[in-house]
Amino acid sequence: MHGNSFRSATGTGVRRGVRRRSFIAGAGLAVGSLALQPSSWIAKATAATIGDGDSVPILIIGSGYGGAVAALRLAQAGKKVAMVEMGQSWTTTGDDGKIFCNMLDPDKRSFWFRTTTDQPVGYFLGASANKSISPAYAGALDSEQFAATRVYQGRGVGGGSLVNGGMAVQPKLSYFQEILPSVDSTAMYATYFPRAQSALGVNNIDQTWFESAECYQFSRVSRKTANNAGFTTVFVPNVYDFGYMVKEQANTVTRSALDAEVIYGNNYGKRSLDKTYLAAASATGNLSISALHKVTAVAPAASGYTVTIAQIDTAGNTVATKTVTAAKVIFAAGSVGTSKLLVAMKATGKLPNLPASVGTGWGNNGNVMVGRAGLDLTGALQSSIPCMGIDNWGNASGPVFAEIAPFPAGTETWINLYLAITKNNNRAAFSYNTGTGKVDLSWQSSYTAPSIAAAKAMFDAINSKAGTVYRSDLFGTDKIWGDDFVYHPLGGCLLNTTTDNYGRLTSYPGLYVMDGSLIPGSTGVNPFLTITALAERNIEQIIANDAF
Ligand code: FAE
Repeated sequence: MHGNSFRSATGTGVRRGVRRRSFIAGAGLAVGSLALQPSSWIAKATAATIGDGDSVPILIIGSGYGGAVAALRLAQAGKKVAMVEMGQSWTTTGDDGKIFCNMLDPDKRSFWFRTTTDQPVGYFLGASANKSISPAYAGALDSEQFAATRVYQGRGVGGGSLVNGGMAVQPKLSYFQEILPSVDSTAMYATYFPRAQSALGVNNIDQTWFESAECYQFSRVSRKTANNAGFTTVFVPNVYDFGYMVKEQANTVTRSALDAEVIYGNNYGKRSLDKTYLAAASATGNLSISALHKVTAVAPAASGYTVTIAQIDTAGNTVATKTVTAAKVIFAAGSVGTSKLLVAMKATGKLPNLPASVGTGWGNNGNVMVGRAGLDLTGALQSSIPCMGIDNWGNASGPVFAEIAPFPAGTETWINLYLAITKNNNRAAFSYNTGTGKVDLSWQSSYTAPSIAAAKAMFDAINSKAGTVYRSDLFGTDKIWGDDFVYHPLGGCLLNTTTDNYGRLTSYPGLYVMDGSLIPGSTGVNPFLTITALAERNIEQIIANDAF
């Protein structure tokens, strides 16, 4: 995703040879701008690390979008909130003076307990582009392998916001109504999407600047070939501070998006949740965050719930096992994390009365990635933050919204890369495996066929008009489609099916779900804005009506 040339331009050193091959494809990248945000809230949270035997009124599991929204609104309502997050609090700099590593030179900070990277675009010219990152460490990006797919997720205080591309896209109204018919869409579009956009710090690129910015040559080239083939392109809002990016391009600030930073975190420019929702929640004095704390069990107690938590160190050793009592528990561990926990709790008899539907309705948002071998220069300097998409969602025979993704290799590659979001109706379920004690996911390789068909129809037309071909060396040897991984896991604990219409697990009063697991497998666009807005809607209702 990045190249080296801009590194030399910033005076941070030129990397050559094999490192040029160690880039990753990032689709859905993001940056953070609030570099000067005080980190005192994290210090405060650390001082209040949850202890064995503690009793808390509200425990939130996970610090991604759903958890951060719940934390802020509850804290603002004067409630004391304890949040536990299995990943680390990313506040400490490494030997290089930076908190996060970039995609060109990944080290142990990149991946969640791996000794070799597992890059989304894992090949180049048919050879593996992955590299050794020993020792295994509590890194920022998890690549969680299931039988027929692997799911990328952020690990750390801020969840997916740490690693994602920051694209904050509102779904089309008609599609939102189709996927979540029980939700009042008028209220969502009038109140909760704007509330989420405001709190997330969503901003738009200066379109005049875009037209001449060196770092977006790749987007302009993909726009041209899409438009020539009759497809519409749209600018996409983002939580990366585009004002900061303008300065990066001008070389007046330290580069982040322009230094191949994204899927392993951004050191600057990105308004990740630790800079927005969680910072605001902490500022109330009502939130404590315990990082490197993983919830392993939840079961009813005499009053409320008993929550079992494993505290780990950054090497993965369990340093403490804690049992906590919570009057209310909010599951916000993400589509995979929440589904795995609930399915395991039902199967092992800890929460036996959860509905049979728990774990079902999981989808990959129709994700499929693809690269074209273009004829136009895409640029050695590419912003890791996408700002444009090809919008062919109106094509009833195969809707596609394709993010124009960077390929910041630091050298010219002529590669046009895309993360296509398609309408794929296949759904999978999580199930507890009594043999292994783990939770499996029933997704099959063949399930991605409708996504490939829709994307192929669109990109075949683009290739045909442009006289170009697909790259077949980026996702394996002679493999065109990146169809075995997911950036947008959704579902597993569906709204108005497994929960009530606001995320309550009604068979267990005081248990709630507040994350991407509520959404039935698809949003038609990148999902975090929808997850955030839905959480805003649900927590407002819950605070107003439930006794906290
Ligand atoms: P999430 O953000 O995953 O937060 C869940 C948190 O819970 C994580 O921090 C976990 O570590 C933690 N957790 C899990 N289990 C436990 C446990 N047992 N105990 C304690 N903590 C636990 O969930 N979406 C967009 O809209 N735009 C983009 O540009 C975009 N780009 C992406 C790029 C990449 C590389 C990736 C991986 C994802 C991207 N996404 C993007 C997806 C987006 O980040 C994702 O939909 C949201 O982060 C999901 O939000 P949740 O709140 O559901």
